[in-house]
Amino acid sequence: KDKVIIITGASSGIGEATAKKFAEEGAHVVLAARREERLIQLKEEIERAGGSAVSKVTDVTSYESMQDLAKFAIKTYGQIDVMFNNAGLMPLSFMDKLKVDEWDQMVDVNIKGVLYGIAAALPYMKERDKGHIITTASVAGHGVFPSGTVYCGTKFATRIFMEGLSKELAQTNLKVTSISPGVVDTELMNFITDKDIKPKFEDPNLPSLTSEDVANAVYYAVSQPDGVAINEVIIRPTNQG
Ligand code: NJP
Repeated sequence: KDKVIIITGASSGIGEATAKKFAEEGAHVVLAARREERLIQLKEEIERAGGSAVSKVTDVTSYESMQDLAKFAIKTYGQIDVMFNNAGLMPLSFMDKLKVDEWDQMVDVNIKGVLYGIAAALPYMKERDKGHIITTASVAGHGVFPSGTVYCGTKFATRIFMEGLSKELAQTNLKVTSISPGVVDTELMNFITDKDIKPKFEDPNLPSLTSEDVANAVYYAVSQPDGVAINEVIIRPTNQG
């Protein structure tokens, strides 16, 4: 309650569900993504339900944009308790399709976006010796699968950043968590342009979690007592295997 949480990728899926969950629990939510209309709609929905939210159009691939976001949160609510680096892209394809533009996008959003989120929030958290940095990694960061080579590489990278950061912050009270979901039913699959891959992920029988399931895992990590750090949550649909 009363925690201030910045959420990137708040315009849909896991980010949107996490924003609603935290607002319901009495947190102040700072919504960030590129699609302004969606952010405004969500902010209004949260406020109608009695919650507290503000929104800021943000591109996680720009360090300046991420610094502006952190400053905006401080100006609005005075502190940052949780930085949820959740924005991500997954345009799966086999490497020999040479979709280099999509590799660039994944590196920029999934890797640089997370690093910039850490850089934007960390100074404020270190100043108070209090704060929690959470990143949406993936089960794809635990094992590689064909067509997911570049995506998995970006998610392995984020897991390593979080593990290293956790070790570097061992002498502080800051917490670090990776959330690693299996398949979640969101808009993420809409951006797969490889025609050989797309149908597999559009199968309505594909076991999947809801965004709310993942939001609950994020909330679980944040709602632990001061002395307890949940460093990683792996959450899959029961029959994903
Ligand atoms: O997908 P989706 P998810 N700057 O497409 C934002 C990971 N994950 O909720 O900018 C700022 O609904 C985009 O906003 P917009 C996945 O890798 C998922 O599933 O307005 N924001 C949107 O809000 C990702 O890290 C599954 O277009 C940018 C959001 O990202 C996280 O979950 C499994 C941006 C994507 O929301 C959330 O994805 C798994 C930018 N440059 C991990 N680019 C799964 N769904 O199965 C994109 O293991 N966004």
